[in-house]
Amino acid sequence: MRRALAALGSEQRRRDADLDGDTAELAAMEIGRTLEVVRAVKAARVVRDSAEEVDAKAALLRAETLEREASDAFEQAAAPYPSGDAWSSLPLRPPTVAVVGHVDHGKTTLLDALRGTSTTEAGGITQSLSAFTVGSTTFLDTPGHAAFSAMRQASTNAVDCGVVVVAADDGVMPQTQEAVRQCRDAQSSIIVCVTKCDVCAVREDDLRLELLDKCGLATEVDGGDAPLVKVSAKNNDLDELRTTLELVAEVSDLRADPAARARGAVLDVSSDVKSGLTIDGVVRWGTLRKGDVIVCGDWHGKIRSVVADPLGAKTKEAGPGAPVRFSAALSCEGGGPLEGQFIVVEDASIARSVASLRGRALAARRSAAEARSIADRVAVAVDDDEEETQVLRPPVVLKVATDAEAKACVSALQALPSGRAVADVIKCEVGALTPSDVELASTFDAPIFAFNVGASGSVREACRRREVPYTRHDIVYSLVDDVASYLSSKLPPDRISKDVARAEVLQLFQLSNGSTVIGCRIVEGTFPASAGVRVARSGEVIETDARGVASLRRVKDTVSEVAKGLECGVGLHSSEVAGLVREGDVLEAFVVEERPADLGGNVT
Ligand SMILES: Nc1nc2c(ncn2[C@@H]2O[C@H](COP(=O)(O)OP(=O)(O)OP(=O)(O)O)[C@@H](O)[C@H]2O)c(=O)[nH]1
Ligand SMILES: [Mg+2]
Repeated sequence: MRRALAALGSEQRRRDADLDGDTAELAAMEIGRTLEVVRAVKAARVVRDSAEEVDAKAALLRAETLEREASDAFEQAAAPYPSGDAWSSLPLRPPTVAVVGHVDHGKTTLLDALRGTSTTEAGGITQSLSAFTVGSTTFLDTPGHAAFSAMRQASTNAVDCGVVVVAADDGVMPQTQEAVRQCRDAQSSIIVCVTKCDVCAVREDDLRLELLDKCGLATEVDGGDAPLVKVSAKNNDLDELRTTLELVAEVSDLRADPAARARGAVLDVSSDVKSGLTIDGVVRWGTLRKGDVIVCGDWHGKIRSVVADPLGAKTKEAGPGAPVRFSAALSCEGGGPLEGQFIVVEDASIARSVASLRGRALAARRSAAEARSIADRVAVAVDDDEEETQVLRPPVVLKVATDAEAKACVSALQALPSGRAVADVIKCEVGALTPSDVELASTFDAPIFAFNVGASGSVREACRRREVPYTRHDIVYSLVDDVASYLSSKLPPDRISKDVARAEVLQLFQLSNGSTVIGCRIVEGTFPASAGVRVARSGEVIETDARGVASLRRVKDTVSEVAKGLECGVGLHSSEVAGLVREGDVLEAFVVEERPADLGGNVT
């Protein structure tokens, strides 16, 4: 910058002078310097950034370059889709449909009615993805609970069409809006399916307005693309939906080359020691076979076995549109998630090089994010003198059955109130509990919460020996409640003051030992022998004494409480407070109860 300034004839500027880049540029132009000089000044602006800012920008540039390289390598490895006549001559493929929408709006019941089944679910809610075919169409059932957003997105990314279910008696709700958004992001077509039409008359005009207002979605009647159908799963009245699905599939011209190398979408991943990685997905193009080499994100490796339908029998291949479960021996190059789209490539070396480039790009993206966060923190630290609130972060270990469950559980925990304590998830892993989980939990003094996975007898014994609390859940609500009570147990209990009685002061008695007995009549509640006391005069509290009542007498007897309407003598612990009391005052008795800390801080 100084050199540039010197070139501009500004040598006299002090070294620490604050030069605004735009001014420098203008100045350069004003004194008639060449464009090169103006560019030099522009480039010199970076000198005014902090070193951290420069690092962040450099890291981002590097990440973007690597991402471009990875994407080029992918384009070369994946055969392009045909177009024009070549496309039209391909055979049609079966459609794929995700049923999405708000919790309890009737997705599973609708699918049960379509395929003539009756599903029973833990807690009466769907908590995982399931895929099956009805006729030739592949359907995905998705959970509606807010925590399962990532599962819903994975489903809409995997299909051609999203059936957005809206219960006639509930209308558009938050996950309806999310479902429409996710279908749009995935560029899948949308059918609005109003369910439970047997429960109440559908106010279609209102519902269409709601869809427009809350989701920005215009149905066909309003000039948009989305058909709206009305069904009742209970009455098996689903013809309108069936016909519309057929029409949408026809218009979408869904084709695929069954002879091509497969491409598809990952729905969920699980792993165990015996069978390794198991992936649920949907084939969108080509045919997936045992022995194929796949790349998925920065993972690559060989398929060991294929089940054409997650509920079906083992086979050797799965064709276009089919739901598929396969086990694979995969390696990861950069620590990225195993999600998104998978493709089959020609051989292992191509797979490795694409995955490795993606791994490097991912690592660079992570470094860029870290560098940016450091730069932001430095920037904030400069002028931030706000007091930091103390939030407790007790460590916890989570064990789950699948990747998608891991996301759902973490997301559900993140939705807990966070002002006083948040769970620090030090490990969230797929698979049954292992001795090393117990070891880690014991070291960090963390409990283990398991969702849909168990622990062998010896691991449970290790938990007992190492005094590591371990609980297993199969309903996300109960897992969240359990973690919430654990967090609450780490906080001091909330002290809640409860008014129990009011006594009108009738007369004051000075005893020979100097103490005062307050003669009262109880006007409200039952006055206890042990309570805090507030002294109120003309409706205003003039003193509060938490130690409060020291003695309570009726005539000459010491009593434990005095009921409404009766008179009594009250002695206070504090002679100072007693000294303040006048005839006509009111003594308000209160007790303080301790309750487990409210994470939201709603203390009364
Ligand atoms: N009357 C009536 N009840 C229905 C209909 N469809 C679903 N229900 C009821 O609505 C409740 C929720 O149905 P589910 O199918 O479990 O809802 P869901 O959308 O799959 O719920 P999540 O997967 O947990 O989001 C159940 O009690 C069903 O019996 C319908 O067409 N008519
Ligand atoms: Mg369901």
